[in-house]
Amino acid sequence: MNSPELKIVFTGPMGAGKTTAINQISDEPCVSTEVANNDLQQCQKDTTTTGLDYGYVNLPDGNGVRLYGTPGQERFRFMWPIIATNAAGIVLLLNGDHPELEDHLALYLDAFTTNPPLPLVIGVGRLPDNDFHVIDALHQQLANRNQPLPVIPIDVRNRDDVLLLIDTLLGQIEASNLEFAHG
Ligand SMILES: Nc1nc2c(ncn2[C@@H]2O[C@H](COP(=O)(O)OP(=O)(O)OP(=O)(O)O)[C@@H](O)[C@H]2O)c(=O)[nH]1
Ligand SMILES: [Mg+2]
Repeated sequence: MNSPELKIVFTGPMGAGKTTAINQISDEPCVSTEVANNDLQQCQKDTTTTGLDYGYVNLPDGNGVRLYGTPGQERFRFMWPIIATNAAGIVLLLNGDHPELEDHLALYLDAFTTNPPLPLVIGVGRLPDNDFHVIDALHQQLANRNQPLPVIPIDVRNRDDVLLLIDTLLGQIEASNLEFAHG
């Protein structure tokens, strides 16, 4: 019998690359709700997501994963819990060069941490050259929150990087299922 399809949600601030990441790995044409970006102060790019992103990827093991992306603009925050309903795990994408990186991490972890916690991996893009400082600082912030989650430097424009995030998250999902089954 085939395993049920998993739902994975990509979230994170504007311009972190949720739409790009889903488009990189989806095997089907993505559902897109892009409009012209009028908030160039937040992020210099042409379009922004106003509803959600949707894509679908077939994994080598034969399982399929439904990929959802949240809108990044804070005014669409009401969409986050709607999109996250029944998710098996979360990919949190962050902009490594953003001055409010720490606030972004706290904001999204506060919003997406459930009890029991959902598997969650963090992908950090746009890293400056001394990226290890940025990653170290995030690890420290996570340790202070008692949430030792995986933090992976990535470029969302690179399909293999996005697949690495998915693989890492699937490993976490599997581990948490085993823990649930065996206590
Ligand atoms: N120059 C550069 N561009 C990047 C890098 N990583 C991502 N991008 C670009 O950043 C943009 C990300 O845009 P989106 O994928 O629309 O981001 P999003 O998270 O969906 O944004 P919202 O829907 O507005 O919340 C794309 O144009 C990417 O090509 C990077 O490391 N360097
Ligand atoms: Mg988007």
